[in-house]
Amino acid sequence: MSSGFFGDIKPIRYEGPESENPLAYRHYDADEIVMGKRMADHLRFAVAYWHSFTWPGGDPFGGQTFERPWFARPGEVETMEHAKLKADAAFEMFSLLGTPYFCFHDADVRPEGTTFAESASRLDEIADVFEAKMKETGVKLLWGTANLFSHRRFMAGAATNPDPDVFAYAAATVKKCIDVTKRLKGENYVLWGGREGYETLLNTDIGRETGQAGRFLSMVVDYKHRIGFKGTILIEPKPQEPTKHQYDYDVATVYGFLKRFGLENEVKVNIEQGHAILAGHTFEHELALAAALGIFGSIDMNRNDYQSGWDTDQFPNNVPEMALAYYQVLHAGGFKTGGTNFDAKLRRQSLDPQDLLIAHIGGMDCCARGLKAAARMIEDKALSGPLEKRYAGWKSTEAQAILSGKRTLEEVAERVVREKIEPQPKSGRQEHLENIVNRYV
Ligand code: XLS
Ligand code: NI
Ligand code: NI
Repeated sequence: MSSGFFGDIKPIRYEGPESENPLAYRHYDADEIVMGKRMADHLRFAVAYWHSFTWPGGDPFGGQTFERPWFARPGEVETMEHAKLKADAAFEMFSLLGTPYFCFHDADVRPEGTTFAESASRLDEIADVFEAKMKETGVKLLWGTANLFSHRRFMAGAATNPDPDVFAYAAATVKKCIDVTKRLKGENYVLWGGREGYETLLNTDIGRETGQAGRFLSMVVDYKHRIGFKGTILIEPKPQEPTKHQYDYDVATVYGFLKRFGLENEVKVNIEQGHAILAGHTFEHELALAAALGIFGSIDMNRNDYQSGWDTDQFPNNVPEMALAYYQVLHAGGFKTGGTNFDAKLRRQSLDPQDLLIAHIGGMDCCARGLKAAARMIEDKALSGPLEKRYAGWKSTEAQAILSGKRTLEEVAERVVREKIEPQPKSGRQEHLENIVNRYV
């Protein structure tokens, strides 16, 4: 199934670390066994349809730089023919890379219709195309989602819009996208709060808007159960951009939101590296917290530029950082329905079809190196050993009694006096642990 877009490039193969072939994997070997599992089954890579095939290369100062056969020419209207050409190129790339999954928004894959019904039937039409291509290539859907932020109707938010008609339109859109995700056997459904936030409190009622968001999510969860969609519903936290203040700020905020609406056992999080940084955290902080709270789901593996403070969605290339991220993923027991989605785009000067392949190859190789380093740290108990020691005191009978609620504050206080407890500080050994990590990366 060649779209012709990638020319006569052969499927990308693993050639080992010494290979100088830019179109080969040097670390990602899908079948290599890591901690008892194929690397492909650990990482569960997905390509993001929007960045690779829909985004034209614009920035705030200039428009399209990419020329793709499936883009409408200036003055031309985007048609279903364009959408199908795009799908051909997309599935050709998935097959060349051997990425097992992809992810998409409704707006990435079909041109907007003039009515809701027309947009919906176009989505069905492209779902037919996807279904056939998925069958042919074996590529699966990691998650589907709705674009509730690009069209001007959503400029003041979707579920959190002051206009109930926009809430309704967003609800209809999400219903449609869940239907299509279910039909394509998607393993998750993502809700990223595109413009669910605000620019100024002068025109915003926070209590009301977050209440609307809670109602919306409750309806989505009810619907999922009603139709028997088995995938996981995921919220993707982000602190800002496009709105100045996004409601789903970070993992902790999302957890509080889920608790408020009694949804903490229904919804998990899709954590994006770049969003974690925007929130003033590290990626591993967000991963560890989500795991600790029981809401870890999936990851978007794309980094930001540390200087600019924008969501620059660059392909990942910092192996030591990724090792710490996959350490948290493995520590949490690995992905269940989740995976590693490259929510990443090329830089706008990277015009060539090959650039798309090379970007993904590099990202996948870095993830593979990070995963392997993380797995070795886990197997050697390099960090978990010292961690266990650090908390060993809590194994004592008295400490356990405190934790299980069998001691009052007075009883604890009394024991401190009776046993003359004077705590002796111990080294946190941070540099020692950092040196250990650096032995693995
Ligand atoms: C934007 C988000 C978006 C989601 C999907 O910053 O990362 O791409 O992943 O809507
Ligand atoms: Ni993002
Ligand atoms: Ni994302």
